[in-house]
Amino acid sequence: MTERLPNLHINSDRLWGDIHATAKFGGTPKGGVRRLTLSDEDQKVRDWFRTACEAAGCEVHVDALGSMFAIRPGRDKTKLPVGMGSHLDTQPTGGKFDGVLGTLAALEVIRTLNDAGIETDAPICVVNWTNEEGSRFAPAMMASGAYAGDFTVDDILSRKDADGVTVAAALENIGYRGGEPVGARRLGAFVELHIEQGPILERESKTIGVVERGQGILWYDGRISGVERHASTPMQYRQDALAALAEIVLAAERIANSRAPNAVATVGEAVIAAPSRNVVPGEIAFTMDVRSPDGAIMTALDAELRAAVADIGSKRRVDIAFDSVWRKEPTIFDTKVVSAVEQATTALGYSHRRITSGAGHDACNLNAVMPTAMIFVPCKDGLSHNELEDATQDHCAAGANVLLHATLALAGVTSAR
Ligand code: HGY
Ligand code: MN
Ligand code: MN
Repeated sequence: MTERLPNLHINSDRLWGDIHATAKFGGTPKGGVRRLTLSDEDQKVRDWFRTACEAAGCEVHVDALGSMFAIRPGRDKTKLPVGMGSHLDTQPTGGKFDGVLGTLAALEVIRTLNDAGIETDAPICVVNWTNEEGSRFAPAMMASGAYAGDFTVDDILSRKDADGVTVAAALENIGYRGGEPVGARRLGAFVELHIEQGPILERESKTIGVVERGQGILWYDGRISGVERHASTPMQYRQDALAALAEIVLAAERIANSRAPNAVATVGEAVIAAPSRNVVPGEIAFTMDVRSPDGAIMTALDAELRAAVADIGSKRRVDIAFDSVWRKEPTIFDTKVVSAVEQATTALGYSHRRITSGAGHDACNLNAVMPTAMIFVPCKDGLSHNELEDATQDHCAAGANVLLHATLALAGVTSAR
């Protein structure tokens, strides 16, 4: 913690109020948030975020993929800004905290510095990254991936959603296709606050997770082609695409279990082309998400899954396309920024532990192009990507206080009232 500001804390009620105020943009009856990237709801929360950042004295810039950068000036304009932030888009069955906490806590840090009359050496930048979730447009962490050079901007602008709408058209539609080249706004470091989206911190009654690693991610697009047939067809004559998918799901579960806890696998989408109660399904599209903290295990999982898919295809006489569409290597965060987070946490007196992130985050992409680390706080039952996602005000405030002091340590303090 910055020695000269030992008692500086964020305004917990203001942050908590913002989290609940923004939850109305896409709020669902069950108390969750459905705010798909580049949707009308996303536009509303982006407009809210822009207004709030400008009211806090920041200049807001938007890049060609819609990522928003709110800059608070520092004393030394030659220094690269210290970045903090996350994302404001959610899953279809999203909650109030995933992404939102890190983005609004970063804004709260700016407001706290303003209230305390603190000038930092380096400028500070709050970022809302476009399409972290990857639900409407693949891949996840899309804009931070392009910023880090993993994808070309043209490739990303051409990506389509299930209705054939491109990222470019969706950005235009909500007025957030910015003029700034992606990656042009360089940052000196980045810290992301996020709920853990897992059960460890809550189970161990720890307030803060000092995130040192992130899991690697494999995404696949699959298509199974069998034969539509009458539901009276005797079993031995069928080429049933849905039965084949059922075997694939169980094979993925078996393969992941065989390498637990260093592997997980999910089939989260399956669409029968022409569903009908009395027709044997002939055509199915599906997706798969596979994760491991170890790159070699990821490669082994890929080989085992492909072998299982091929075997199921030949046994059931169906054609199966199983295409890899994204491989994100495991992340090892920057030790200097990780220790800035750990020192801030210790100085603030919060219980904590080192932890690996199971979920992917924009910080995992940014770590390739700038020193980066993350801060976790617990969420109820470890539940996320669920409308019942929940966290406590005290934990959100604790995470924001660590973000405040880690960022100040990285940016340097010139003066305080
Ligand atoms: O998929 C992820 O890990 C993130 O929630 N987008
Ligand atoms: Mn997230
Ligand atoms: Mn998420």
